[in-house]
Amino acid sequence: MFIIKLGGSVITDKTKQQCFKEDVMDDLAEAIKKANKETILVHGAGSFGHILAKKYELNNGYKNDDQLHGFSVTHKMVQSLNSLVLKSLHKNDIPAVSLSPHSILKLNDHKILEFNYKIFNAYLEQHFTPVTFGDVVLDKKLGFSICSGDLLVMALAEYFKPEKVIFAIDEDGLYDANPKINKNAEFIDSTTLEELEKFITTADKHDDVTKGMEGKVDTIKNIAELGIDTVLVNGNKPERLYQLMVGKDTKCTIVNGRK
Ligand code: IP8
Repeated sequence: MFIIKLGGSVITDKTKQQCFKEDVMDDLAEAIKKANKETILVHGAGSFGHILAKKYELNNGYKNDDQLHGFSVTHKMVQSLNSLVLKSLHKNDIPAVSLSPHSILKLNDHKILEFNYKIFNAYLEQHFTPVTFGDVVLDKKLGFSICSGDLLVMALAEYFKPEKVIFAIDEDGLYDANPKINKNAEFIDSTTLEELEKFITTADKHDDVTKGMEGKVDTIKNIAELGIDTVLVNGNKPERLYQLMVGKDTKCTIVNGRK
């Protein structure tokens, strides 16, 4: 089984509010269909979530009643992105079913308190493809906060122990320095948890309320600790995702799980 996270910066244009990259999503859906593997899909919020979540300061919990409006419109926006993702999956004949985090999990100070994993199992057993996404959620300590797609991936990886966790990002993978400012930056094909500490990631952080790429490295470390391999692959090159899923070599960074 695979857990795949489609990055918000792959499926949306993060610089423009609510800008869905339909062509990219359609190509990714086609690749996933062609690979024909048991999969849980998670997607980021991109410009459908981060701009509003930042505006209403939703990640640090309840401060005033205006945020209630902020919470509900942010939820509506990420849900509408999710509907666009589902539409693309359905066009490609993938039996995708949406599982909205706000209704199946609860956080406590940003950590998972309750998560209905069984619902994922129940859909998988019937050969559906569960799709979940970064969302606003209830938080026992804070009132509410944000559950990023990465947190979902981590929790699902721990529960399902997939063959691989794949992050489709808007870069080819990891470099040993930032290639945007360092011409000598070298691409990393394969690395370990220990080596990962040393690498500087390439992606610019935009305005992610959930820490963007910096947070991703922490996520990968946690997954590697579980003994699961994590792969970073360029989501704008869907054939690479396909090749990965069917076990062929392709350009990507593999972070080997702790053995
Ligand atoms: O894009 C963030 O999820 P992410 C969710 O996976 C919201 O970090 C609501 C901003």
